[in-house]
Parts: sequence; C-alpha cells; structure tokens
Amino acid sequence: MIKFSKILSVCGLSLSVLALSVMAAPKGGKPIVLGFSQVGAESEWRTANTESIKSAAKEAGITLKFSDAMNKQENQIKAIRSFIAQKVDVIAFSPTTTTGWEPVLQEAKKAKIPVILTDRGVDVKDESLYVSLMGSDFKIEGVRAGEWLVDYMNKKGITKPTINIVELQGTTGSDPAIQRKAGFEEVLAKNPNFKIIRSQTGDFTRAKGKEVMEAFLKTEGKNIDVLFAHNDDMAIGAIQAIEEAGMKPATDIVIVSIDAVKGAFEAMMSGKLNCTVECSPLLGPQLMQAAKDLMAGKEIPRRVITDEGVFPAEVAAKEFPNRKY
Ligand code: GZL
Repeated sequence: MIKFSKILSVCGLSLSVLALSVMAAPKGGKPIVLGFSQVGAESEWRTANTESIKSAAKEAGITLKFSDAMNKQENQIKAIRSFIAQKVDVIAFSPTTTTGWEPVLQEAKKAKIPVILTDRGVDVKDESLYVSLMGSDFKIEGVRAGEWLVDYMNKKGITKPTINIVELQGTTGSDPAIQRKAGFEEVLAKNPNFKIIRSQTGDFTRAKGKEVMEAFLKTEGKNIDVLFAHNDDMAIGAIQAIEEAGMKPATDIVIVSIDAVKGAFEAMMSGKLNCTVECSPLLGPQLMQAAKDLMAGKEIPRRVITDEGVFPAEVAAKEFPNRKY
C-alpha cells in the first residue's frame, strides 16, 4: 500500500491552516450538545461515517442530535435551523453540495453557535461562517486514481493510441465529485492518450452506478477500456452491469474507484476491481475533540486533512484484516 501523510494541522505549515478560536461559553460541567446533519445513507462509506460520529459522541460524553437529510440540502437547512432554535452548543454537518449555505450559516453565526464542517466543504465568501473543515483532500484522491491508472496501463504495456475511459461521477455539485474529477483530469491532461469518452453521475449509489454503467455498455460496449468511479459503491454496481453484459470486470475493463470500503476489498480479492483510493470516513473522534476544544475556548485548526493511502488489488488480501471500515 502506498502511504501518504498530510496532517496539516500538526505541522501547521500550510497557509490555509489559520488557527481560529471561537469563544464559546464554557459548559460548567453540563454535557456539550452537538447538532449533526448527515448527508444521508447513500453508501457503505456514509454508513461507516455515521457510525464513527455516533460512537465518538457516546465515547466523548457529548449529547448528539443527529439528523439524516436523505441527500436533500433543504433537509439539512431545516435541521440546522432546528439546532439553532434548540440552542445547541456546536453545529456540525457534511454538506450535500457546495453552494447555497450562506443564509443558514449567517443565522448560526448570529446565534453565536460555532459550525464545524466534516467530510465535505462549502463555497462561501465569508470564511467566518464555519470554524473548521475536517476531511479528505478530494482533489488528491482524484490525482492518485489517475496516477495509479496511468502507471498500471503503462506497466501492462497497454499502449493503444487512445485508452477510452468511462466515468461515474459522484453527486452533482458535491465537493468530492467536483474535486475528484478535477484531480483525475489533471493527470489525464499530462497523458493525452487517456480519454474520458462518457461521464455521468451515479449519485454515489450502487443502484445508480449499475444503471448508468448499463447505459455506457449499451452505447460503447467493447470500446470501453477503463471505468473510473468516484466511489466504491458505484464501482460495485457497475461490476454487476459489466458481468451481466458478459464481460470480465478488472480484466476486459480496468476499474479504479475511491473510498477503500470493505466491499471494495472483497471485489479486489475476487478479481473484479483493480484499485481503490482511500478516503477515510472515521471522522467522529476528531470532530468530538474539536467540539470539546471549542467549548473550552481553545483554538482549533482551520483545516484538518486525513492521512490516506492507495490500495491496488495485489495488496487487498494482506490489508483486508487491518481495515476499520
Ligand atoms: C467523501 C464522501 C463521499 C464518499 C461516498 O468524503 O463525501 O460521499 O466518497 C459518499 O461514498 O457517499
């Protein structure tokens, strides 16, 4: 496994790590109340992320008010407004998409309730609308997927004039979908024989990933050399479609995806997936520590990037027993 570590908050070297302290009234012994709005339950990754948040809150003695938005931004906005009305101590959420957050975050700021983003980021002009973003660097994940693919194809001696790629994008407008695509395309720009011939959202789910891959196979069929999926769930759905079309996943069509959930390791061990790029959902403990630090009046890092690796199929069996999600 190739390991990359970039814990910006520890070295504090990056310009984007501006330590911000938001003075919150100390609790005087009462449990901290944290309102958390979750995207939904769309993938194995999200299930593991929810489990991490809930278990870490319990472990930290933090009262968690948890809301599942079922992948709808309007439900997240409603939940955040309800947390404000309940006067929670801290609000945290993983935003479905990057835009449309200013109004409700202004309301949280006016109510003097600090907001922590976990997992995904938002596009806001006023940086004081949230105190920290804790989660992966999605663009690097896209770069890692692209670099692994180019290296793999070159090592296999596959030097066709054009290597045709179909892409299953994550939820339209979401931070991971935007950035993973950008990172992957940055690598392709340096390798012009690699071409994306079809690209469509599969909304991070197995079902939609299968459905869109069926459509790709209908129009492109044996013309497809590679599938790049923005998450493992869509890749697993696509694998079913590839098999139902009488083709061999990971052999007829090279498949690289992102998340490194257990399902991806199982697919790699059965020879149906070539590589998964890690994106850790285990964000609960650092979120709860940040909430405690905020309530104690301590500074918290503006940006915390999780330490992640790349897992090609050849290491899957060895690594699988160590996987935590
Ligand atoms: C990434 C996360 C994405 C995962 C998907 O941090 O937001 O959403 O890659 C999940 O599996 O649905």
